[in-house]
Amino acid sequence: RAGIRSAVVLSAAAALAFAGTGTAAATAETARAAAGPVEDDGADCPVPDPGPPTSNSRLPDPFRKIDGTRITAKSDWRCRRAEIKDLAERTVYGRKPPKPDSVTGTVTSNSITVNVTHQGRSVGFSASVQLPSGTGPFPAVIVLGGFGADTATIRAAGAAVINYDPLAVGREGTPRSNKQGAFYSIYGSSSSTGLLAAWAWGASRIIDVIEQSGGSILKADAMGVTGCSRYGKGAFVTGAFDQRIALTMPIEPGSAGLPIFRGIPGESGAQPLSSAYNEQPWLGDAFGSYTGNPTALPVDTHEVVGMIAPRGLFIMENPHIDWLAARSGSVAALAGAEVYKALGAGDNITYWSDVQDGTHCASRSEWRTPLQQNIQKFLLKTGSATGVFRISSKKAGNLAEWRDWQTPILSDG
Ligand code: MCU
Repeated sequence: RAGIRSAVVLSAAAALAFAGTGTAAATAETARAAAGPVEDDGADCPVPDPGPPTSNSRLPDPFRKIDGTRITAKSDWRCRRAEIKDLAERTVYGRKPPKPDSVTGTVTSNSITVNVTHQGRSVGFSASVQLPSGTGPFPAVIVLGGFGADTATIRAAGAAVINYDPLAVGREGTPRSNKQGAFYSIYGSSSSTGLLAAWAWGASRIIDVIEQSGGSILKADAMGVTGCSRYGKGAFVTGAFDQRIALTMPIEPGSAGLPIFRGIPGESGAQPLSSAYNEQPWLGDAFGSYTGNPTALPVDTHEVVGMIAPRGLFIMENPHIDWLAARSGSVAALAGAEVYKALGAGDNITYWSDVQDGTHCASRSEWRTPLQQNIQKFLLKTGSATGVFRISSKKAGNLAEWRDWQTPILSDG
């Protein structure tokens, strides 16, 4: 199936070339883009109506399709992922729209500008860039928000830092009925899409511009994303919803980020779902029906982890602050890692909450080496370090308590 699909995509590229729409360079770029990763490779998948919600106190089986059958092949994950994406948008995050009618912009060695036009509405935003030393083009990590990420280590490892202010795309401090920022200027201030999906949409538009820039400064096929706290929630959702991101690195995301929704009511001191829903419009408006009964959700965050599989994922958590719900975070990582294993990519996920300093979004020496190794492996493509689980005994969840499904052995192809 993968072969058939890429043949179709490549022939579309060839058709464009034959239509004589561009120069040889443009044709090569079209073919390269067609062969490389795309934002959503399951956009053509059929996704059946999920039907009425059913209650499940355990984590939904990531491998069971909406039609009730289980997937049997690794290649089935592509369209199963599309189902999870749809369910997650419907009930948790709100819709992340696909690429708008027009995205243009520029990439220089110190900034990226993004201009979007969609159905007659236009907006722009920009992000600053800090290159590493050496000669480009460079891989790059989109850093959401201005704190908590170890940008010195990122650059020392050989990747550029893109400083992205998500608040320009989805502002905080607004009521759900009057959301503001570039995303809502395009899709409307009463859009039911939450800030996390809006922020993810903005990051995807930055990648669009890098893709179109010709790749002399930054490499669009070697992108990472990170951020701490509310921006850790944003980094997690950004990586889940754009398959061009090769490495996703959420830091201390807390409720509405990594932790399983089903675990939060029972985790002592964890930020309650109603609090995370009401503090800011991070989650989509639809989540309002689930804050008191997450067991009715047709998805949970372990499947959002699964949306990132088999791509690189390095989760950094802080077990010292109860509010951050690290126990429920560990369960999401452990259950999501079952998807990685089923896809033969168990080595691509790292979870690390075994840290000393209790300060939220602190600079931590424990994460320096795994950060460098993940950048080498997934962005520079020079390393091959094996993913690890370093779970603090302070907040170690037990996957067995949370699942009633077993991980299938999926056939190749
Ligand atoms: C962990 O992320 C949030 C948390 O959800 C909020 O309750 C708190 O107000 O802020 C945290 C954060 O973003 O800190 C910078």
